[in-house]
Amino acid sequence: MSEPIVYGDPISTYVRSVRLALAEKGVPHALVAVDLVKGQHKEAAHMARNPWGKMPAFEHAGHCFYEASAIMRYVDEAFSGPALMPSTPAERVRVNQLMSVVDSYGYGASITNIFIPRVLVPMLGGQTDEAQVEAAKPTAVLFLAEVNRLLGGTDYFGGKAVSLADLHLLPVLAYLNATPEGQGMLAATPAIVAWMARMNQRASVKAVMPA
Ligand SMILES: N[C@@H](CCC(=O)N[C@@H](CS)C(=O)NCC(=O)O)C(=O)O
Repeated sequence: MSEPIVYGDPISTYVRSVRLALAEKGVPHALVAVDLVKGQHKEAAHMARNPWGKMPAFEHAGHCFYEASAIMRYVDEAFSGPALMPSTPAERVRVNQLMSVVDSYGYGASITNIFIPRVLVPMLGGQTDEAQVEAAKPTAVLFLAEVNRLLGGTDYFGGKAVSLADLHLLPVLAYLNATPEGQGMLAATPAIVAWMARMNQRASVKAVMPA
């Protein structure tokens, strides 16, 4: 069967999560670059893959689809390799809940409203909207509190083994940790910092998220 294709920019958190899942399964893939900063995700070629103008899009065995968490679940089910979902309903609900929390609350606060204005906008010559960053802080703090609670003293969100939730979360927290606001918040949650250090040792993370 042909190699899967990921369409997206390697700097994108959601592209990273999908590529981490592929790497954890040991599945080689092709990356077709869609430049986020140049806005290529809004061009016709990519809009045909994802009409919302977001990345990633994914292609495998004649199927083309999008939405990172759906792609990650497909990768886990379609390929052999270590299971990235735990075996019990109680463990699985924790993984699913965390992935949903990332999508519904964590990404917006951490990336859209803190990392992008604080790091990306100045990098591209613009000015940080301080009010935007300030307004996002309470949601980011709550996000980390919930991440901390869901981790709950276990090694990974699914229990003893790495799961889709770990791979969905890490790229978001890595960017949050690249901001002074995020570093301050993470300092209050040492269990998450220890989890990040554990994750950063993984070969998949070293390959997909070079320091
Ligand atoms: N719900 C989508 C979200 C994807 C998403 O927001 N990707 C970001 C990059 S990390 C993006 O495409 N941003 C470009 C934009 O919003 O214009 C998914 O899970 O795949």
